[in-house]
Amino acid sequence: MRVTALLLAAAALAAAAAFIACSEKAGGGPDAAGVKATYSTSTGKLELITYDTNKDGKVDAWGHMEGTRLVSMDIDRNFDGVIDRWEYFSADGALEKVGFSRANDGKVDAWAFQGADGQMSRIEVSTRRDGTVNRLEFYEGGKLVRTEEDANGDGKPEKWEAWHDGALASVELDTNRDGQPDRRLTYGPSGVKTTKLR
Ligand SMILES: [Ca+2]
Ligand SMILES: [Ca+2]
Ligand SMILES: [Ca+2]
Repeated sequence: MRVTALLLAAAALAAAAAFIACSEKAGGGPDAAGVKATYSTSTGKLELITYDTNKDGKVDAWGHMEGTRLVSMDIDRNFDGVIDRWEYFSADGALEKVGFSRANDGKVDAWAFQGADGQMSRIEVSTRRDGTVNRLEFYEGGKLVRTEEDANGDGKPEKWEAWHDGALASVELDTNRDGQPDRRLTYGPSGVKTTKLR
């Protein structure tokens, strides 16, 4: 299941740590480990560190820096030249969220968050792929349990899905746009049942 692939990888964190360690000794040009640092021409602060992880001569990780702080990192994990993972770090250096591209085209459109139990708890999705989050997916024990979606882009959800064991169990809809669900579609072995809620 795709969830497995989205789990926040410890390996990537280790890579980030190595990345920062390498940056300490990075000068102007690429060093032996393929690390190259770029400094702001106006402030002189470290802005970007690029890294050639597999040493094939092509950059596959871009660390966006604010001086010594790693803000985010873009990573091409399979070395095909297309970025497929985006990591965002909080001010204390913790991995805040991991972005990915559902269309696998190098454009980030979903962001995964980890819960206190270390498992993925939430994915924020921009279904229109414009950077605006309009669908929330909530996970428990690695499984999708419910969603909230603002499909018409008015800033309020009007579609709520309930999932059970990897299958869509029911959908509630706000058809009259008063912010409350008024229709429920229940999916079962005998088909879809529609219930009027109010
Ligand atoms: Ca490379
Ligand atoms: Ca890639
Ligand atoms: Ca809406």
